[in-house]
Amino acid sequence: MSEPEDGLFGQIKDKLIAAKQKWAREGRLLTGKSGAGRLPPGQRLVRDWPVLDLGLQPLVATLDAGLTVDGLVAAPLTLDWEEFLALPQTDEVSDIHCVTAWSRYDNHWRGVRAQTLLDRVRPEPAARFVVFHSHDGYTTNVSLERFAAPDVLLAHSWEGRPLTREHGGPLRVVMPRYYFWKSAKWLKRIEFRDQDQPGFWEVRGYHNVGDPWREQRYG
Ligand SMILES: Nc1nc2c(c(=O)[nH]1)N[C@H]1C(S)=C(S)[C@@H](COP(=O)(O)O)O[C@H]1N2
Ligand SMILES: [Mo]
Repeated sequence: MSEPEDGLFGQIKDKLIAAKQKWAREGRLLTGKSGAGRLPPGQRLVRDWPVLDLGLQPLVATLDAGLTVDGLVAAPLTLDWEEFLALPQTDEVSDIHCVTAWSRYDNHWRGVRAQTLLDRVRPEPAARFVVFHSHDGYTTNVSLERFAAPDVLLAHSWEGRPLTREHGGPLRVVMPRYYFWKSAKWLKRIEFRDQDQPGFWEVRGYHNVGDPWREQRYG
């Protein structure tokens, strides 16, 4: 599904990655504060919705979309798009906090709760970590406990419309309590593991947990 990674795209991507790694090394944007309010420390509110990714936006038709859930689960699952939409659907309103310091309030998402999926696949007792795999090759990791929170959604719609390609459509993760890099766009697979496996940004200097209120940008 992804586009060729060579040529100009490859160079753009390398530049973006290098710039963000530099931020991590320099501790850019860190305020050293922690906070309990709605706006986490060091963040500024935006009204638009910026696009951030590796510079490659895979075009995934819903016909080809679907979701595989595997690893340490009693009942691994591969759903095509229709089967995914046949799962119980939920509406959630949540805030976005990106590590590049913008936050956006009151995003209306529609999709399937992580909890709904967990009920279907039944993680084994040894499963303690989750890795999201995306169509652009991106990965990010969270603990099973954090994935199982009631506000975690596998979202296909935003503000009543299908998620656009640039924002991760057809399907993305929404983990509102963490910096937005944990919310994988163009999701294709959820893997359950007994050991943690740091993802794309986590191995490049970004925090393993990424709690905005504790300003866990890097680490
Ligand atoms: N598949 C994939 N998911 C991704 C990324 C990516 O490069 N690829 N970037 C992450 C980062 S760093 C951020 S801030 C958000 C941005 O989401 P947005 O473009 O919808 O604002 O997506 C996250 N999910
Ligand atoms: Mo980000």
